[in-house]
Amino acid sequence: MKTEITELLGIEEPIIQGGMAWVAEYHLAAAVSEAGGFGIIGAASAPPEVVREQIHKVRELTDKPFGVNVMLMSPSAPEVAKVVAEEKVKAVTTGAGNPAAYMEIWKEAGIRVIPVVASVAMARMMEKAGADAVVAEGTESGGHIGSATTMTLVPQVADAVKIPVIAAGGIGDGRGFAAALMLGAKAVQMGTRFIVAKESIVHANYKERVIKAKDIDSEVTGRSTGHPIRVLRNKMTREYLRMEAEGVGLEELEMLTLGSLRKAVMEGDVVNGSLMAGQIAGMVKKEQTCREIIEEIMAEAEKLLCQK
Ligand code: TUI
Repeated sequence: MKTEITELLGIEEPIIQGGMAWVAEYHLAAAVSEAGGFGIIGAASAPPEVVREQIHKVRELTDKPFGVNVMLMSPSAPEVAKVVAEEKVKAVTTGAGNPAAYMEIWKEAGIRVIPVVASVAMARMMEKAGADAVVAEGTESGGHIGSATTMTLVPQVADAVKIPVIAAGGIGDGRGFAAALMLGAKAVQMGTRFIVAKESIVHANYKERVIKAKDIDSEVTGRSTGHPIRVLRNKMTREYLRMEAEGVGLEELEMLTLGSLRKAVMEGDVVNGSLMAGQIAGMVKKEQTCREIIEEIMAEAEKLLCQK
């Protein structure tokens, strides 16, 4: 399928893989790009040289375009931004902040810049700053979230900016894909469905929790700290929410979550780990290759979009 986003990124299908911390490493990014979508390495809080190595590893596995997500709250974001510019990846997406400070070095390197936004105001600001597109991410998403839903955010952002909009949050099949196009998006970004991809290195225990999750199995921790994070419910979230309700300070709460995503992804600790996932986990039912996922979604969507 051709859209402004497939043209912008040089890809075959308008499906972008979310830049998930720890999850979006080179195996997954290469597999998504090889399958015709747009794979993304999630730099998260990795040091710059690790990000460079990940970029090289994707290049060993595929000649197709791919990108890097720069998590702006990371202390190494400024150096990661430089590495990405030096390596001239096709596109950068950004999360959890304002990437204006890096726009110039990325644009100079010929990189497409696609900030993830959770509000119309931020989308407008990013367009003015020179972004090539934006990801409008609804609160249904996993991980760090804003408050507007995908259903309300995507059409409002699409009305507010001229650059193409990519919808994210709560999209996991052909129906969600088709709905996103109806709302004015030119592509979708999906995270949760790719967590359980065969090529994803996520621990089997974590994948199993996503596959077994029901519609209302996610919680949002950190609303009181200003860093709301959507995760699947477990012992860690119950303790966190109890401490939050008791008014425990930021530092103590951070102690509880520090390193907890790594624990879940790498060690399969589904009890004390942080199982970031979106609300669509309830609909993600099997492990498939990235190619199967993309082909299935596109076939479903094409059927829906061609109905008379
Ligand atoms: O970034 C994400 N999702 C993430 S990042 C992450 S790693 C992390 N771990 C612990 C604490 C914090 C992060 C896990 N999931 N999504 C993109 C996104 N960006 N969602 C919301 C925003 C956002 C929020 C505020 C973008 C811009 C923004 O603007 C603030 C400003 O500076 O004006």
